[in-house]
Amino acid sequence: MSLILTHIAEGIGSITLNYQIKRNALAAAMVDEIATALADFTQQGVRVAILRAEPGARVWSAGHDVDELPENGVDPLGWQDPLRTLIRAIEAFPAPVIALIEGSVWGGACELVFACDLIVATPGASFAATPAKLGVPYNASGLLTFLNVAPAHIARELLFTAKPMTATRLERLGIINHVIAAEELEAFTHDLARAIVQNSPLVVSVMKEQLRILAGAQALSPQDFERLQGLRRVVYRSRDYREGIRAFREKRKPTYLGE
Ligand code: LCV
Repeated sequence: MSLILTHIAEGIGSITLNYQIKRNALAAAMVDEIATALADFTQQGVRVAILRAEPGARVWSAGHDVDELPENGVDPLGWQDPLRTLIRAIEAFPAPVIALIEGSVWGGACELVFACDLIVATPGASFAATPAKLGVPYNASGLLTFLNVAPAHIARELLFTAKPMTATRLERLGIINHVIAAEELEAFTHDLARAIVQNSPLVVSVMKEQLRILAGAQALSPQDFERLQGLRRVVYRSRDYREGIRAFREKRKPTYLGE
């Protein structure tokens, strides 16, 4: 069974997440399919990609597939991690990616949406950034995705509370481009895509890459880099990390001891 559906028309390529049984969790197999679809879109000269869930979805994506997180001492969010791979594929795609959001967005899927070039959502959509709730460390480039789209205090609120924030609030804060009623969401998003399609694809593509490089331009001393890595290791070698994943699998509330 295919975990995504794709469609291309008039220079606009759509990818619909189609893994409802697991609430569109970002499993390695689905990420592979999305990356393949994006490569195909590139081949076919797609000028805008739309990333979406099925129409009327209650859950846009449940985030990282928790069943794929390693349990013992292995870096849970390494370079080859499905989420990191997907974020890089979105950023490297040589045309804008619009996230079309209905339903709730969880954990790593929030980062995925924030990494898209534009975001259009229904008023009922919500976003919960969950690493602190699951006891999982987050990687530095992932935190930067949050800091590049959200004001510092909002990024902290999202990450420290792990509570869902509504699309309406995020639009007010400039994190989401447009909040649009569900009935008009598709037409509105396609109008937005068509406006981009009419412009120079070369200029748009070059600007996207320039913006990506500039947004990631952070001078970091070797000591600070090692400190960042060391901080992550403190979490993924901890009892809390194992407890968070175990509690998720056992469908219970975790008991964190901070060790
Ligand atoms: C695997 C799942 C998942 C899932 N993985 O349906 O950013 S970080 O650091 O936090 C990163 C590690 C991350 O992204 O972690 C994931 C964060 N996501 C969440 O915390 C959301 C977890 N899911 C839920 O709270 C619920 O599933 C929602 C509210 C999304 C949907 O609730 P609903 O009642 O509609 P179920 O919970 O019954 O889920 C249906 C099946 O999908 C599995 C879940 O275990 C269940 O499987 P079984 O039918 O085998 O019991 N599932 C859901 N999310 N992230 N598996």
